Amino acid sequence: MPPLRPNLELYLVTDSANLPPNSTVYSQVEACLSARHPPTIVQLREKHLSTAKFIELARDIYALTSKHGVPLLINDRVDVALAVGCEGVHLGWDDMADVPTARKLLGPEKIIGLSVSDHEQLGRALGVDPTYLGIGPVFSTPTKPDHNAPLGTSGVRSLLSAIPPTMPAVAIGGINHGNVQRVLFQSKDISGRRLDGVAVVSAIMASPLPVGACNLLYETINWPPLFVPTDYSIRTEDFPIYRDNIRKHKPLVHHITNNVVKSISANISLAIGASPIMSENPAEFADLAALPNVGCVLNMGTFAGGRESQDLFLGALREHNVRGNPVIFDPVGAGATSARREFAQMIVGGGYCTVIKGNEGEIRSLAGLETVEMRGVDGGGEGEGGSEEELAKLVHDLASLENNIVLMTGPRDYISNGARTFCLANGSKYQSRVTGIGCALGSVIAAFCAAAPVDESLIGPVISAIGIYNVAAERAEMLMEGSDQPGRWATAFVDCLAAMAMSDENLTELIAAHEVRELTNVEKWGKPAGRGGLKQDEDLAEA
Ligand code: 3NM
Repeated sequence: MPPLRPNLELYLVTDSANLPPNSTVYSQVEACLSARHPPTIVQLREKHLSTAKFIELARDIYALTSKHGVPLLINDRVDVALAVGCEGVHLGWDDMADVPTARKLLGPEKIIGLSVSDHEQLGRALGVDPTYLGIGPVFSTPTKPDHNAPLGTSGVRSLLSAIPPTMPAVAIGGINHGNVQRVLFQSKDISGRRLDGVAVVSAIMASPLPVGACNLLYETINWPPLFVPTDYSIRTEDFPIYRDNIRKHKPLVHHITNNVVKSISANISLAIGASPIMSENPAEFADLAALPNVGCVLNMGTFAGGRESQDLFLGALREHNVRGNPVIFDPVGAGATSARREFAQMIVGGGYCTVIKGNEGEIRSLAGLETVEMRGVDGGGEGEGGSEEELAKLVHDLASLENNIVLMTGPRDYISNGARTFCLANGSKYQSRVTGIGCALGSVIAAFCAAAPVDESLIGPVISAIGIYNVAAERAEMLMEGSDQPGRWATAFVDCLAAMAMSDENLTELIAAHEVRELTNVEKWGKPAGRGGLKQDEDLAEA
């Protein structure tokens, strides 16, 4: 009989190399097992003990784990597992993992786990039928200096989607209570396949408070992440309310944005009644993120690259994620150079971006597709990609994959949260002729999201933000009365936007949009369309 599916939810791997003062592997494991939320499985991992010492330690630990009904696995050493009689082993490829031989020696009832770090290993692993798989490393980790290249959450997702649901899988490598929710959430694949748990070493073994570390990890794993949407509905009748909320709450928009657009982004934020701040000082990110009604814009238009840029963007992302604040990511030029593409992918894998906003080349690049040709970062290649269906599918698929909202700007804008996908038609030809107008839309989206009620589905506020922006652009163009005046248009645009933000017009009636119904997928999320939400056969008001 094959072994029962083990509970891998909180998987502790021991390590004697990085213990806090006055503790041992035994004392740490003993403390963990007394926690309110003890590990659900323990792996004893000792790389430098003699066989005799390893068996002695394993016997002591096994006495502890069996008292608490928690399975014990031995890392790599089938002989030690046999000597002790514990529940099984975990094998890695370094040690010429031989699952069939281990199975023969241990018998059909024992647990045999196997590490995988790429698709090639995964293919071989599935052929030998282990009890579960350990995917790693997710992140770079000093605990295992010779680890393979970090997979990131997208790498874990890619492997996970190739693992049958009958085969349990955990992730390992650099996981702690600060990132565990994101690892679990972002590694979920489009079919809903998710990790069965996480394995940690230093987050528990190196902690001077192992009991607290276990409880905190368990509770964090089981607590709904603040950044995750719980509602995918759209409430079109609330569009004017989203605008009014800006007046009411005066949201703060924390920008890390490019040098070319700082001034116009600040002015446009002010025009709609939001407060802009352009802080690139990581020392104040935590304080900024803790304020009420805060949104963040991350725009990589003039990023310098290197470690400093990475720490800047990821630092802000982390602090805003911890607080559940909306983060709008603008991967400027992601399709233009490989350095930009890699940086953009690093950000998307390094935190949760509530909204990804880009032109077609940028969205294609993030979706891992061939990019349309981009001459620079100015949106070259916009709207060249084909039919409404194809463009809508592009944003829908990326939003489903990232579990967020994706907006693709162009002659028509496409937006999706993976459940609902819309095509928006307002806008002016001038928007691509004045620098910063595209980027500053991110500030308005961040303000609308930050002012929206907590727990509100954010696709409505995002569509309202785009709507008010693009209708103001049309009104400013009308004021030019057919003459070509991009400079004057820009000024008129800010004025029209300010007027619309202060007006009581019914925003719902002004926005020209329709739902791309073939991609409506409300049931997939198990969510109703929501109070007053669009019915499947009903469009937003056509202006
Ligand atoms: N195996 P920490 S990474 C034991 O990639 C181990 O298979 C890995 O340690 C793999 O939780 C790793 O302290 C170490 O980052 C994980």
